[in-house]
Amino acid sequence: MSDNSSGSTVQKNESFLAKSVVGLMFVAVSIAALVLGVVAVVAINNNNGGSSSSSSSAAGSTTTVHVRMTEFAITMSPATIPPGDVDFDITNAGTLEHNFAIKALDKRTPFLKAGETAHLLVSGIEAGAVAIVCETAGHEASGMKATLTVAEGSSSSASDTTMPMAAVTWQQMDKAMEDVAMKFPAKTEGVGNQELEYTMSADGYKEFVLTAKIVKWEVEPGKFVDAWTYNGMVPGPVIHVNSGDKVRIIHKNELPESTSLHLHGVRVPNAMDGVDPYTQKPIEPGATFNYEFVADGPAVGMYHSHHNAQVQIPNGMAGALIIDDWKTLAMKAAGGRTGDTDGKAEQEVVMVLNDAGNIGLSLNGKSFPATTPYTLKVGETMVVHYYNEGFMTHPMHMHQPTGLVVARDGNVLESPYFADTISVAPGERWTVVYTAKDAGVWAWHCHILTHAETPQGMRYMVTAVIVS
Ligand SMILES: [Cu+2]
Repeated sequence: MSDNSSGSTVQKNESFLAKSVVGLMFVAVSIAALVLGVVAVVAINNNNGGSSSSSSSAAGSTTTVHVRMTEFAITMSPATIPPGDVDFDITNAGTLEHNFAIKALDKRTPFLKAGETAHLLVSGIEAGAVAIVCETAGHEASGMKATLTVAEGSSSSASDTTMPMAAVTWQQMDKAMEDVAMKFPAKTEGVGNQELEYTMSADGYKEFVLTAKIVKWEVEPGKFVDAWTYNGMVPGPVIHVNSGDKVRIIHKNELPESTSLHLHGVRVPNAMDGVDPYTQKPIEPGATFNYEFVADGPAVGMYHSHHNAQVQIPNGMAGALIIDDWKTLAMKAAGGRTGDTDGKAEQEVVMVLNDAGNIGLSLNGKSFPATTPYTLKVGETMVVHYYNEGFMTHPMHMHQPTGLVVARDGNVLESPYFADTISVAPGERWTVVYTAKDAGVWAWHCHILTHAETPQGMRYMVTAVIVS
C-alpha cells in the first residue's frame, strides 16, 4: 500500500512537471511563430528570372520538388519523381549557410543564408539516383546529403502539394507538442559526464584511462546513433584534479582511424598539446599515448580530439577537465550577489553544447525530451560550466533564475555580471552562478528557436530547472 501511495506521488510530480512545461511551451511557440513570420518577410528569392515564380508546372512536364535544408539534413517532398524537368524549390530553414548541389550534373544554388529561398531548374533529369549535398565544408559529412529517386512511371501529380506540415491542423499540432512535452524527462540508455576515477601510480601520478571507441548512443528515445566516445559516453567522463597534481591520461585508441587528444584551456608542455603531426604522431588504431602534465589551475578545461576533429568531436569525442574546486571559486567570485542563503553551491553542472555530427543538436549528448532536468530549492545555488563543442554559437537562456557570469574560459572575471541569455561560441566555456528564487518549472534552452523546437514540439537543446 505504501508502494501505491508513493507511486501516485511520483505520478503527480511528473504530471505537474509536464503540465508546467506545456505551459511554458505555448509561450515559446508564440515566440517561434513571430520569428518565423519575420523570416518569411525577409526571405530572399534567388530566382534568376521571374519566369519560374509560379510553382505549378506550366507544360505538365516539370515536377516541383520542395526542399528543406537544416542542420544537418536535407529533406525533399516528393523524394521520388518521374524523369523530365525539375524545379527545386529550396528553403534554408536552418541557421547556417547552405547550398543545394547536384555535383554529378554540376548544378548548384548559391550559398543561402538562414531563411533564404531559391529555385534551381534542372531539365531532362534521367532515371536513376541523384545525389544531393550541401557544399558548406563539413556539412555533407554531418548528414546533409539526400538521394532523389528518378523512376519511370512514378507520378508527379502528388508533387505539387505543399509541405506535409500544411496538412496538420492546429489541434494536431497542439497534441503533438503536448505528447512530446509529457515525455520529459524521457529515459534513454547512457549517461555522459560521469566523474572519472583515477588510480595512483607508483611514480605519483593520478592516472586516468580514456578509451576512444564507437558505441551505440541513444540521443533521444529510440534514436540510436554511432557515437564516437571516450569510455562509451557522450560527453566523455569528467576529469577533476587539483593544482599541483601530477596527471597522466592513458589514451587508448579503439577507433577505426587515428586520433589525438587536445587539452583545451589547460596549461601543458608543448609535447602534450595533442596536435598531430606537430607535437606527436597520430595515435593509430590500436595504439596508446600517455598525456602527462602537472595541473596548473584553476581551469575549466576541455579535452577533445584534434585529429579529423570536425568529425570526431561532434560525433561525441569531447569532455570536461576541471582543475580545482569551482564551487568555492565561483561562490567567492559571486561575492554574495546572487542571494544564496548559505554561501555554498549545492551543485556543479557541466553543460556541453553540440549541434553537429551524429549527435546533433543536444545538451550533454541528449535531445529533448531525453535531456536531464535539474532541481534546486529556493536559496540553493548551482554553478554551471557551459562548454561549446559544436560549430555554432548558442545563446543559452534560463527563464529563471538569472545567472551571474563569473568566469570565461576558466578565468575569473574582475567584474561578474548578470545575464539571462549567455552566448557560448564554439570552443568557449562560461561559468555561471544560478541561485533559485521562485518555485516552478523553469525552461532552460538555446534561444536559436530551431535549436529548441519543431512543429511537432520542443526538441534538441531544451531542459528545465525545477525549483521547489
Ligand atoms: Cu543553439
